[in-house]
Amino acid sequence: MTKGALALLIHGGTDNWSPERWKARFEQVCGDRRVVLLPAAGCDPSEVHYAAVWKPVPGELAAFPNLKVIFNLGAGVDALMADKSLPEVPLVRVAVDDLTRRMMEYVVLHVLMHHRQELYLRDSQRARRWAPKYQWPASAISVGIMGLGTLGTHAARILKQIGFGVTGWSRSRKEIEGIACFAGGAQLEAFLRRTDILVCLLPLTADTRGILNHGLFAKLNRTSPLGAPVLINAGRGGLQNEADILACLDDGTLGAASLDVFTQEPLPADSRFWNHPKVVLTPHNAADTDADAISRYVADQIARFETGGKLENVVDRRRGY
Ligand code: NDP
Ligand code: OXD
Repeated sequence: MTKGALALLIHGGTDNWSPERWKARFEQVCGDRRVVLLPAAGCDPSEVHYAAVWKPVPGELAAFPNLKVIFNLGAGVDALMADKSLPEVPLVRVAVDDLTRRMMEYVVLHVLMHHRQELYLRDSQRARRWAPKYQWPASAISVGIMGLGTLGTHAARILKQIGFGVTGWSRSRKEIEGIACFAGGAQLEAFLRRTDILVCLLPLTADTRGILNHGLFAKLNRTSPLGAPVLINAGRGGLQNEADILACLDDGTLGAASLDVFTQEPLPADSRFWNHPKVVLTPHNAADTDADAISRYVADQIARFETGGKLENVVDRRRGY
């Protein structure tokens, strides 16, 4: 019997998202299953049983009448949740060690950068100024992680090992050794009050949109060795109010920000973020999805699903993540 085809719908990414490269990788791991790159390749929509997607155009997935599973090629599914015509089949997201470690690298890099006063030190170097400031230990800094899921929990554990005080905030309560865990709206303020470096690894949902705003920044610890609290956002741009971030950087409510994600991507050329002295900016590449690791992850899940096994990391559509 011919196997149902796997359709690849990949749009709007950086060079890591070259559709041809992903197709070649999927062909290596999919055996005799047909892999079709859409919309370029012609194919009968009824032959498509699986779709692996990155930022599909709303409505695109509704074209396949025999679709059984949708695989999002990243961890965040906000682009798919916005598609009102998304077929009612299981939607699987990425949760694999490779991605988790990449995000941990980004978080550790940026937490250390602010903790070790790198913005000041690079500025000193450019100015040929030999003026070291007191360097406090990691244990003097409390890193608060919003989102204690796959990515947040791993980053929290590693930051703890480095020696930071680490707290976390999530929707449901967690028990993680050595990490003070807060949950829900009722405990958000207590979490913020003790946070010097705020790391956001939340998904973008109706509940979290715009959560990183002036009111929230004003509740962060005002007596930190850093002078003023720092924001690191690698979740989604829609989580942040960008006018509030700029205003808070300018008036000292925030001391600095590392931003990987923006409400509009690519970031427009005239954005103030590009050359703001207190901003460290990266082009949504905190944790790239690796074509080798993820194509294997999808192929393994399909093989398991076709032999009656359970799919892993299925999105709960009511929660939106
Ligand atoms: P998970 O689904 O594993 O974790 C999400 C966490 O957020 C959970 O702890 C969840 O709480 C918490 N959460 C969700 N809604 C709320 C809320 N309303 N209030 C409080 N906490 C909430 O996601 P991942 O860790 O895998 O990924 C997180 C996000 O990181 C992705 O959605 C994506 O947007 C972003 N990302 C960005 C990348 C980049 O390169 N910049 C790369 C990969 C991911 P609970 O545990 O109670 O459910
Ligand atoms: C993801 C991303 O969600 O890369 O995986 O942003």
